[in-house]
Amino acid sequence: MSSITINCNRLMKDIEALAAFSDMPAPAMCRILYSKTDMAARGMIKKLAEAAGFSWREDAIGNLFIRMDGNNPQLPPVATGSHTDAIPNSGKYDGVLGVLGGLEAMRAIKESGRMPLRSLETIMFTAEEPTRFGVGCIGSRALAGAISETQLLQLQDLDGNAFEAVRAEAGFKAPLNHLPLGKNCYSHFVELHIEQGPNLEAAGTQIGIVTAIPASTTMQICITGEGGHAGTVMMPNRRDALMAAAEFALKVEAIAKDNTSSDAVATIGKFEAFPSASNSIPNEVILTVDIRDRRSEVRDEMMASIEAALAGICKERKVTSKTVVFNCDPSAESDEEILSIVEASASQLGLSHTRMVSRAFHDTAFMARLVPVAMIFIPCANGYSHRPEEYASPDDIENGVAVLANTMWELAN
Ligand code: HGY
Ligand code: MN
Ligand code: MN
Repeated sequence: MSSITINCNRLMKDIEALAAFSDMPAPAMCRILYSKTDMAARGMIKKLAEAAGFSWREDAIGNLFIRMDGNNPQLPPVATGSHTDAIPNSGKYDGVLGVLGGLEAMRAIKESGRMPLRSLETIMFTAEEPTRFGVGCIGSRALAGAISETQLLQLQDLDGNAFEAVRAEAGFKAPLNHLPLGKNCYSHFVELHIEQGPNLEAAGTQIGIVTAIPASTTMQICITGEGGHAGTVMMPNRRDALMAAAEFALKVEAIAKDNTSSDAVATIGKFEAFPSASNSIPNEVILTVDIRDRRSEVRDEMMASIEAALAGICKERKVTSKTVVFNCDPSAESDEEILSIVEASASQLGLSHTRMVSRAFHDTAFMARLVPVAMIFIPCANGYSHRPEEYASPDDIENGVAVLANTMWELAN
């Protein structure tokens, strides 16, 4: 194991500087794919890469690859990385830790004065969050060949803007048919991320060694009834879309709550009624359903129960529905060799550590379709994430980056 010194002050400054790129007042973060703020943040990261003497390249949808050549640049590099897009009203560490922490790990290895055999890369994946186009991990999905050119061209944002037009406006005009990286792109991929849950902090454990990423599905459901005057349409004659959607929402919650798997979760994150006037019966509701479980078969079971519940409610209330499944991804497993090296790195650094599953999805799940992967978690205060109070301490950040740097060093030699 090499002794690599992380410059935590430098990294914390980078994290604070990147946090300034937000479309919401601090401490809330909002950095939506291809927005001016997102593009400016990408510019800052490129400058950091250049200042460190690294090269970078970008693909046709904005995946950014920052590279430090090793002694044998022909060998598949070791890669790390994460994302810097941020959902509305979120925090400044989700994803950012894995991009700026990866950059810091590479800088620290370079400053240790020893060149690794394999080159190293930090990837900033485009669009890990589903905010703009409904689908999460668009960047890593494309690299893994898990979203086709046709599917990319069909994507539309909530204002009806086509993905193609939006990416072109952001300056990405190269053809889309060269995105997939292929199986030998890297030797290994390891992502550093905050846990986004309370377990490490509650257990007083410094490092989480992630063995698996959950199966997840995001659906958008439109329920259509009949609108009308709030005063003149009597209750027996109503086909109220909102009441049907409300009954459905509670049913979705029950399907997850009553599931025998304690990992099963379901979230209705969006719920929009039309015309949304106090004296008008809603004729339409658009809602999203996000379901996850550690095991794909449990997620599949929940999907079937949810679809059956929806059909029953529509029949009973004489409304109709239309479901669009944005993504239905299998769970992903980490590679044992990498897990053992992460464990050895944490032990060598004297850090407490434990194996655990991730309850959030990550770009690692798609990189797992190409190369052996693993993830490293650090605690975050109260497990908060996707909210402005998200916080990770400099000590925990330094520990995570040190484990990442030592793991990358081992994998690269
Ligand atoms: O939703 C997720 O699991 C990830 O944080 N985007
Ligand atoms: Mn997130
Ligand atoms: Mn994330």
